[in-house]
Formats: sequence, structure tokens, C-alpha cells
Amino acid sequence: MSAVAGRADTPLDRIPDIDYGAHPLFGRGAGRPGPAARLAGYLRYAEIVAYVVGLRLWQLAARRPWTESGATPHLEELRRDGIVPLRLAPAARADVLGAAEPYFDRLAERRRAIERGRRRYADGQLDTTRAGAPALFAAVERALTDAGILASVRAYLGCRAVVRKVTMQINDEWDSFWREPFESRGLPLPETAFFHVDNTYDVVKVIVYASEVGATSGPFSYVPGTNRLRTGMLEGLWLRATDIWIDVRPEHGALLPTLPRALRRRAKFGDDIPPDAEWGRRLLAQERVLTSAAGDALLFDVGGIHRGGLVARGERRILQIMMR
Ligand SMILES: O=C(O)CCC(=O)C(=O)O
Ligand SMILES: [Fe+2]
Repeated sequence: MSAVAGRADTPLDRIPDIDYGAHPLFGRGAGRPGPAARLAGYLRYAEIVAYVVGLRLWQLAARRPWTESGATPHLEELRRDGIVPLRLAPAARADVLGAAEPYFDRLAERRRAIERGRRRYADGQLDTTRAGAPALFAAVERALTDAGILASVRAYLGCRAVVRKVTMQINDEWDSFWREPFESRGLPLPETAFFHVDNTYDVVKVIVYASEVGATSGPFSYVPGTNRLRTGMLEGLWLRATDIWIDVRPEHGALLPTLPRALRRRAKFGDDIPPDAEWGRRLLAQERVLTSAAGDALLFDVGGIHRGGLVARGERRILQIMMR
């Protein structure tokens, strides 16, 4: 019997309940925390809920509504699918990648200092800010403005979105962040592994492929239309808070089945979908895999279901541009 509610003909419009009590990563077999560990876990969770609520309220208060007057060439597709594959103008692309090169060098050097099998997810990323990387931000903003991407994003979000963060990311076949939770417990890797929605609010990203990305080099993928998933305000809050909680304290995962039912959700749910779940099969059937042949840049709403960087062979380099 499937542990996930929903039938084949139900539209993909919600994130269904997952029976975390029956899940090998969290339920039986994950270990029973004692009373002290439980208390520490719940307190940590409460702290993270408060953080997410505070952040959301602050973002809503700081939000400046915006009516875009420029051309918005990507708006319709972004609204419909949540994902828009693009081709940057060759000069703009060369500009952006040229400005990013020193940061990729720095990241590659940092990765070389860490033994291959020991690199964690964060070891694949180097974040830059406007103050720290002005030339890179200028090149990125020029490219996004000239292509009408920034205007499309502002119209989509209804606020005067700006580039907040540019991240260099390198992944290779030695990375195990997506396999490790299963391999370390001798469990089979689910086909839906690493499917997630981001645990941020109102963010649109552009990924620029900095290397050729084929089917085995960890292409980005997206389930079109899932940017229109219906998530309630509280549900959205639990999804995010629980996700951050288990990311920072994986050992608290054993407490997930003990939470009230409404709170048993997390943004990175792809790892948790049982293999026989109809819902997971539908995600896989609708997944759109975007190799660099499909586009050298991808514009997407991070609130839709996506994954990427699951490299089977070789290395993949991307630039991740975060707008809010
Ligand atoms: O590395 C990837 O392709 C996935 C990136 C991702 O999940 C994101 O940018 O939110
Ligand atoms: Fe993501």
C-alpha cells in the first residue's frame, strides 16, 4: 500500500502527506531519542520556527510593490511552467563567465584541499555578495537586464526584485550529499531523491551552465507547473522550518514522526517519498530534465519542485543567481 495519499488522476497540485513513521530514514530503525534529546530537539525546532516566522514578517514588511513597465518576454512561460530555458547573448555570457572565473578558481582550490569522498554539499558552493564581487554583479545584472530577465522576474514577483547573491557551484561524481543518507544505512536510493522546493520565500533564480551538462553530469530538472502548487501559509512555514531543522541537525530526524501530523513535512521531500507511491511516479513522469543542449541559462521559481547536481560522471559547473 502506498504511504502517500493521492491517485494517478489527481492533479499535481499539493504536496501530499508522507507517513514519516514508516520511513526508514526517520521512523522505525532511526533510533529512539531519550527524553533529554527530545527536549533539546523540540527547543531547537521552536527556535527555527521563530526564525522563519520573523524572517517572513520582515520580508513582507520590507516588500515594495512594483508594476513593471518594461518588456517582460519570459513572464507568461514563467507563470505557466515555473521554468524557462534560455540562451544568453554570446557576449553577455562571455562577460558573466569571465567575471566568475576567479571565483570558480577559488572554489576549485578549496575543493582540492578536501579529500574527494569527504566533500559536503556546502563544499560545492562559493557565495558572493554585491560588496564583495562588484564586477561579477555588474556583469550579471547587465546580462539579466539586457535579456529582459530582471523585468520578467519583477513582474512575476510583483516587487522590485534585485540580485541578492551569486553563487559559484561545482559538483562532481565524488559528491555524495544526495546518496549518503541512504548509502550509509544500506538503503536503496529512491528515484525521487533530492526533489525539493527551496526553503526560502519569493525567490526566482537563474542558473547559468558554465560547463557542458549532459544527462550524466547532473543536469538541473524541474516539474513544470509545480510553481502553482497550493501550499497554505502554515504548511509553507512547517515545510521550511522542518527542512532547516533537519538540515542543521540531521540527528533530529528521528523526532519527525513524533511531531503533530500537520508539522510532518519538509521541503526536501524527494528523499522521503516511498518507492511505490503514485505521487512519486507522477513526479518522475513529468520531470523535465534540462541539459545544456536545452539552454545555457535556466530561469525558475524555486517554489516549484526541482533537483540537480546529482552527477554520475565527470564534473559540472554552474552559476546560481538569486533574485528576490
Ligand atoms: O544544483 C542544482 O542543479 C540544483 C540547484 C537548486 O536546487 C537551486 O538552485 O535551488
Ligand atoms: Fe533548489
